[in-house]
Amino acid sequence: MKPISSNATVAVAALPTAAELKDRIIRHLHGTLGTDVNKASPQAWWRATCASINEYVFDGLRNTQRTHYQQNTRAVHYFSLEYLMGRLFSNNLHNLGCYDAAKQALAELGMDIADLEEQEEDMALGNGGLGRLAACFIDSLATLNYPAIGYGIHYEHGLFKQEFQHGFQIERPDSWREYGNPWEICRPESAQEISVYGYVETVYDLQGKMKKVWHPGRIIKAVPWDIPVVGYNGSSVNVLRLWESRASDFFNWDVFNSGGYVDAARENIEAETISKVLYPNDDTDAGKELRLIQQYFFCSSSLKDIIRRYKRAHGDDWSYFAKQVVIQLNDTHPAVAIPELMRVLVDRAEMNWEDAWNICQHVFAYTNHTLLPEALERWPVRLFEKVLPRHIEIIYEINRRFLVEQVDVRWPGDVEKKRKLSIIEEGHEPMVRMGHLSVVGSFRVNGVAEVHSALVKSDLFPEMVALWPDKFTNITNGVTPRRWLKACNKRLSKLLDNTIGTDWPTDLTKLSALQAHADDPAMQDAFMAIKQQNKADLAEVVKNLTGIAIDPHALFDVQIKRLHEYKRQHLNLLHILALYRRILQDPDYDMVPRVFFFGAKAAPGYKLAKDIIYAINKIADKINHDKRVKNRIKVVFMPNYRVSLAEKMIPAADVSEQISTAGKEASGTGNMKLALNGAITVGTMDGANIEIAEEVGSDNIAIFGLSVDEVKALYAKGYDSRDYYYNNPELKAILDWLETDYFTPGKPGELAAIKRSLIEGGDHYLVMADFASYVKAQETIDGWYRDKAGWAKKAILNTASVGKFTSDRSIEDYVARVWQLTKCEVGNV
Ligand code: NBG
Repeated sequence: MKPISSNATVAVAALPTAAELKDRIIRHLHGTLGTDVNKASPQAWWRATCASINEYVFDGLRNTQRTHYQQNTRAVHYFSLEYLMGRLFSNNLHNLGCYDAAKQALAELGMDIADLEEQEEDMALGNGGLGRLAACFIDSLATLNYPAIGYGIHYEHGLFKQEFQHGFQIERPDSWREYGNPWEICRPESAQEISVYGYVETVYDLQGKMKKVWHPGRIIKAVPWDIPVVGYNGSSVNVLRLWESRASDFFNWDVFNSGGYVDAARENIEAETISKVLYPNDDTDAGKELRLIQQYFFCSSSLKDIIRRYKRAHGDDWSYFAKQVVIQLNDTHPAVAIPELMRVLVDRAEMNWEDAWNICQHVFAYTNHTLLPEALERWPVRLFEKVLPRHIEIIYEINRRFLVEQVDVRWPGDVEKKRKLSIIEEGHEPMVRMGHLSVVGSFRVNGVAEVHSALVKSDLFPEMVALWPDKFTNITNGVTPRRWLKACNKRLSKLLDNTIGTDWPTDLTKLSALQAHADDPAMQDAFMAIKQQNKADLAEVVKNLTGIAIDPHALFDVQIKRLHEYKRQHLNLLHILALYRRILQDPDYDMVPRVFFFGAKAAPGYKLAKDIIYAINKIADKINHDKRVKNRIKVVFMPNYRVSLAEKMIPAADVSEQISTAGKEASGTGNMKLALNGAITVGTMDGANIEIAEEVGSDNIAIFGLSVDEVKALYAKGYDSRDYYYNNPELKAILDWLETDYFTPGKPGELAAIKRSLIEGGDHYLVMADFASYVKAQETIDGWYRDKAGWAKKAILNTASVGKFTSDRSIEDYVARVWQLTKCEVGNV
């Protein structure tokens, strides 16, 4: 065994050699899987390899936990309803530094590591960017040796699996752990009991002091599953702790004894429903009772877990709590943790309100991930009263004090200000505004890209900024270069290792050394040869998945993200239609052959999003089979887009589509992954695109469309999409085309919903306004691509210039501006 790295203390003491891994794999094949080399299935091989890897992972986990316990460190607790982890096999091997050894070991055993990687189901416990960001962040926290724990829900079913039937999206259940998952450890000894429903009683003690007593209507058991999070190069192994709901033994026993077997079983089913499914919404609010219960269930369990650990060191002395504990709220989804901590401190620990509130305000920090009004959570007061009767009282008291002590002091007698700032929105159906609660209860609030953070201040919470100017900050998102370059693009990683050294995975600014090679023809050839190989690999995947044959020498244009009107997949589609129409009108129309890739799931209840998927599929079918096109255009909608598919598409992309309406995409993170892998962005001045443009320079990105200010001005003056319809004959012809049966023979009007939304619907996302400028930007791309050396240079400069967007930098920003943690080097004890 050789040490993993000579200059640092590490949790995972030593790298396994291929020979050792081989021994262990066989041992697990025999001893854990009960099978033999000559009859083991690929699943069994995969499981045996996972079990072998886990021996090293668990060593690291024990060492890390022991170190954190001994040093009694301050830690961040990341509260998130979503973690989009993807697969862990290759990630864990790369982070342990033994991917090559495992590959060799398996090869010697007659197995191909790539085949085994395909055995793993994605762990898709999230919807999109917000959940994937959480996964990147916990990778960086472990890599940087910060004491951290991620808390979330152990959903039985993650994000639905997407199939296409005759072009329609069909949702199928995802059962990622139907046959168990090798990476998780159940910890029944740390289970918690969680209360919901019931009523609140006001009682007085002998001294006449008033006390509130919550008599819950139901108690649910929360069982934790731990997933070790392996830092890169054997640094810390942190934990992602996910709660599963079970029926409480305690609660059901009475029902059972009185002969109510069926009732008891029903109770069990209801309790277990809480962690059954992930809500498949992205950038929209679910607004369902079960969703509120999910939120409370995991917040309450996690707080109990944190407090249990705190008390082990400090007993009933709460004075260190805010020094030891910081809780990051990933959007407003876990905001109910604020009144829950107040309840624990005031009702259970019998602390006075001021002291309790003081603790809360030093513990919570809140990240805002969207400005879209439909995604800002609001809960009916009525629902709160039913599900969390004590918490609504606490929220009222938080609000009363806020309005009296802050708002009225700053704006005396200003009723309008009070109405606007109140945590409770008045009206026919009073609502709890979770965003307001999060801001009031947190010591820091951040947006996720410069422009977004500025808009959070100016458009969302301007009065809160007036009250607490220092509370607001920006932390631009980032992505982990371990998964999104090192592991997913091995060829490029090798080239980087050989050109600029091997430090870049943990110091991504090192990529800038590549800039000096951007003009070097040899580097250009090497870089583009790798892109070509990656494209050939993807073409193979496409063939297997969809049956569509594509030319790997065409330009690969990629739009991968959730389907949403603001992300404007339909703008992309209109451009495709424009090209198709030009080809039909001019058989010799000269364009660089392009394959347009889409990957996107639509929320099952989002009608127009599903219509857009259907339209793309129908149009793809028509164009792909039209001989007149002569392969100048192919359109491929990849089914079931997910992390593991992204890992195959991103390294093969030439062009990255980031075309949201300015002001609507908070940051984006796919934009960072694609640029990192040498794709050139076609994008609006929105979210992190703006910062990418700053880094790569205007020669190496194709920016188009209205800016945030122009969008605002257009809305203000009154936007009429028909102006663009009547003034742009090409655009008019394309939209009218959608009403015919050209793409849906015998069924005219099947694709008309898109036109309707853009004309009668008012085109809220300004597709029509940005169309002409988008088409121009695409012509620029076409021109750039014809110059092979010029394109190679741009691609290299994209990779070289995006070092800023590592999630390690984001985490260091959170540490400096929010969390105030110190690194904890883990010794191997
Ligand atoms: C999403 C934004 C993205 C952003 C991610 C991560 C929500 C509510 N927001 O632009 O739409 O990149 O969060 O911050 O999912």
